Amino acid sequence: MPTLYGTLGSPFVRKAIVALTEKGIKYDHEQVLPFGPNPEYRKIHPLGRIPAYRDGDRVLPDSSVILAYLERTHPEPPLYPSDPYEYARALWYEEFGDGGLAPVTGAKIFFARVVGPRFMNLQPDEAAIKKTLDEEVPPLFDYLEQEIGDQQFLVANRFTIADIGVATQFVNFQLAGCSIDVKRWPRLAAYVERIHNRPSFKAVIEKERAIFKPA
Ligand SMILES: N[C@@H](CCC(=O)N[C@@H](CS)C(=O)NCC(=O)O)C(=O)O
Repeated sequence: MPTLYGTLGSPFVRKAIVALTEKGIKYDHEQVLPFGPNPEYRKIHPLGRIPAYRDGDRVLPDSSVILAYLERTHPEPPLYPSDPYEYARALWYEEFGDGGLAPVTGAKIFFARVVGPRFMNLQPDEAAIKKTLDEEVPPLFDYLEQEIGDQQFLVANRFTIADIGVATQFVNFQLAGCSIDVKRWPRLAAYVERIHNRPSFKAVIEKERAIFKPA
């Protein structure tokens, strides 16, 4: 059985879990905590980040790389569009999640409010978090509100890597006690709820809510 390395709570590990679940791939989950993982793990992921994946003697770091691999080893159901432009657009939304949302909703909100205080004995700087919510979050959400429009999914009228890459970041936003202002971003709020209600997302979110529930 293949092995997924990482821990629940990571938006990137969640990307892999959702893809594995959607494709019906059974796997073992080996707990690896980020920030200073043991040196052995660096043989699998030279940057020491999570997730990584082992399939027999093949090892792969990075959620995007893992998902691209799974798509080729397990093409059904497809999680990438076949049309070249839609395929590229889907990769763009994944990047928007990984490189646009994650540094804000993940690092500056979830990490600051949940990971730091719980696991690193750090105090959350609520003023800094409020500033992030007031200044950095709205342009990101405005963009998504406009992109989603009246669509069910971001690309190709079906669930793809675009939806995985974007919706995973909102799990961390919500685990940090934040919610999307429905009046300001009604389409985004409905979209995120819809995607999070898919069985693949729902199962992992339930486990994470139990782990990260407020003390
Ligand atoms: N591009 C990577 C990002 C992975 C990542 O940054 N993971 C975080 C945890 S959510 C991590 O391991 N951080 C520890 C570090 O940067 O040293 C991916 O998609 O897998």
